[in-house]
Amino acid sequence: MSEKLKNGSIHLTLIDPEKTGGDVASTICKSAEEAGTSAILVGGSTLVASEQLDDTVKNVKASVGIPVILFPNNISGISRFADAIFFMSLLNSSSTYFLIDAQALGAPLVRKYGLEAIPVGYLVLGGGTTVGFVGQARPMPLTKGELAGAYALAAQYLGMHFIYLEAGSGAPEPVPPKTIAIVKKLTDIPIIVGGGIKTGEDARRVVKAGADVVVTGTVVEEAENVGEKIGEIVSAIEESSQR
Ligand code: 1GP
Repeated sequence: MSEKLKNGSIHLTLIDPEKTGGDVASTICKSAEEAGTSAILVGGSTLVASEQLDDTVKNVKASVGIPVILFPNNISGISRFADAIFFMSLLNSSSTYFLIDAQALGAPLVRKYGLEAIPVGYLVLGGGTTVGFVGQARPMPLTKGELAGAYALAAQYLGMHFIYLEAGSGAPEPVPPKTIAIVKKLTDIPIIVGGGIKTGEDARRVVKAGADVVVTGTVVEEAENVGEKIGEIVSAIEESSQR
């Protein structure tokens, strides 16, 4: 992923096996790859069935050439069939489980399966989201960029390779550009932004503000033409990318 970022900001397509599995996931990912997405993320906040995850990852792996990266909500989010895993700590969780305990439980399995672990500091912004509730996140205001920036810098100093600013899947609005811009100014590691990004215009705004990686999930579940929708978002990212 770091290699791809050298040429500018990139797009990742998120598949939630609970909502989209099997052949549908394969078809979506194929179209997304053709439209220029850089990798597929697989995960969801309430995923518990590892069989369902394994099936989806296997199907997706068989139909695309780009990396398939796990986006785990818990230890049940690990699959031996993926290429890599966002090895995340939910930085504003009030529970040690989501800060470090789940990671400790899952780490031996990540090693056993030979998955590439990508260290990610995960920050859930705003309230009223499934990920915030499940992850016991203390609501971090969407508009307090300095606060998010301080946590992001702490993540950088702790050795994490990415910071993920999450507004929550299906959020009414993406993370505000001003917040992203402040985090960008205060840190040096690439910023992943996701939640509520639905159009090329949304993607353009977050990239202009400093997003290096743009994640979209809900749009591929809802789009009539996945290729066209991802194409619109990828073009906007490429056009507004700084490098
Ligand atoms: C959720 O950031 C991702 O973890 C994607 O959100 O489903 O709103 O695109 P959307």
